[in-house]
Amino acid sequence: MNTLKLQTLEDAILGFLENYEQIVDSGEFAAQHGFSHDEIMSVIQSLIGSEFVVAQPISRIERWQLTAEGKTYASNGSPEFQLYSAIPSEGISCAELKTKLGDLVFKIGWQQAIKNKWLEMGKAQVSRKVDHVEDNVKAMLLKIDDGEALDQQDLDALKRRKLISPIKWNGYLFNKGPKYARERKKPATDLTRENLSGGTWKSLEFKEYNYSAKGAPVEGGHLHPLLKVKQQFQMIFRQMGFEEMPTNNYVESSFWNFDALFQPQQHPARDSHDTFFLREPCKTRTLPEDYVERVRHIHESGGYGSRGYGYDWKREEANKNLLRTHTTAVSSRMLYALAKKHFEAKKYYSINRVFRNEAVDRTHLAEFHQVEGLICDRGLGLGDLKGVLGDFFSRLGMSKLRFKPAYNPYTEPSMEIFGYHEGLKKWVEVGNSGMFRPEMLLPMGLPDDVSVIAWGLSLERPTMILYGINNIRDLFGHKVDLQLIKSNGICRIGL
Ligand code: FB9
Repeated sequence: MNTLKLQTLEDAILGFLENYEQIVDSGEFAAQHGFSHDEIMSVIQSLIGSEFVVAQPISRIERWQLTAEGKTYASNGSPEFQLYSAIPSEGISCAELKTKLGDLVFKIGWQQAIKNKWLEMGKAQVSRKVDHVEDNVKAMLLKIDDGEALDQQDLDALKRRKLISPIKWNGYLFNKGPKYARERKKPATDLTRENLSGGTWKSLEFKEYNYSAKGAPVEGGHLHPLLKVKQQFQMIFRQMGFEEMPTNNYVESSFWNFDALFQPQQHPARDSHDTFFLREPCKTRTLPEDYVERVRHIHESGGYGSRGYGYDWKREEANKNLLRTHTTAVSSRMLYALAKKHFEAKKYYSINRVFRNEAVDRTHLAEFHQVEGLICDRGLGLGDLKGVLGDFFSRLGMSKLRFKPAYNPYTEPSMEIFGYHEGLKKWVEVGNSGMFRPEMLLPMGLPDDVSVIAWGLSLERPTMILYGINNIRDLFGHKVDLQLIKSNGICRIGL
């Protein structure tokens, strides 16, 4: 309803009340003034809010309407009349009558026809007790449908059989309220330059300050849940003395992503069905040639006690550029850099995006964020790996771990890691781990008593568990609901 119409109705009500002290019925007022009652109701509600009017809600039955059952009888006749009409002059068995009418009409019609004394029972037959009957129920229902009035006795009879239902009219009995005035000035909500300079502020009525009103939402930046969990993981790694590796290159050479890790060039993971290779620039520009030759040798002929793979290693395969399939490519670069200078023990970690050309499903996309930790020191063993995993995952809230032997091309031994999640009350696969193979470490030039323990997991899985997200598309990608990004809670998983 537009403002002018509202103003007109408000003026009519306030003007009427000015010299009228009795109680006003909103229905009568609307009819007398030619207004729609619904419009009057919304204006009265507004005047109640500003205490210009006091009002008592009232409810009346405006008229009756047919229920679905009532409509059926108004159309087909009442069940009792249908039953009476289905009885031939010579009578009929109940079974035949039920078959003719159907169970429901027979059941309701029989009860009502007996009550009306329209039937008499023979040995096996039912026959008419009277020669003629009127279908008063149908006649009454048609009257109701035409908006005609019925006497109370007839209405009660139809109500009892649930053939009619009331249409209620809701209105107000109202009168002047404590703050009544002939005209409602819209309370000012701001002290403006105009009313200050013109002095009109002195006569203005200001709206009372609503201290419980919420402030306008301040639109600002919001952290994605993945970034909140990433920060928690970074804090855990820092607490454990780890340094972050530089992971800003999504594009990597096959050499650092696979060959340096002693992953053979025939390995299925190096196929384009599993890896995104770049068309342009398709090959890497520079590699450390002396190191490349040592890698070639370890793949082709072995060395350091290893038999190698015995295949013709191809440089052009190692030169192919790809989107890194794991952040272990960064780990290989960092370990090679460590070997190049005077060796010192190090603890490194990385958390960033990796890409795999795999089938996507509810929990897997063609990319995810890998979390990887490694410790490089002299004389490390599997016990050290289990110990550091216990420390790391206990900081994630999972102190019970189990390990299962596994295989990775670049670690031996390797273990899948399982943690008992107290919230889910079940064991959850939480990552993979192992000791980098000598065939990876020794060609880098690391001292032969240096070993490296490492493990990896994803960022998406813990984030989905922590935020109760079932489908990864609700967490990452173009279908993410921005409201989730704005409203997700804080993340606290570190100690
Ligand atoms: O993250 C995984 N699960 C997980 C991790 C944390 C977690 O936290 C709880 C709430 C507190 C819950 C679950 N997984 C690894 C296990 C599974 O989700 C698995 O189905 C999916 N895996 C990914 C690989 O899928 C293509 C998760 C990802 C993964 C697996 C292995 C590595 C990294 C990521 C690795 C490694 C590695 C091994 C040796 C040396 C260096 C790196």
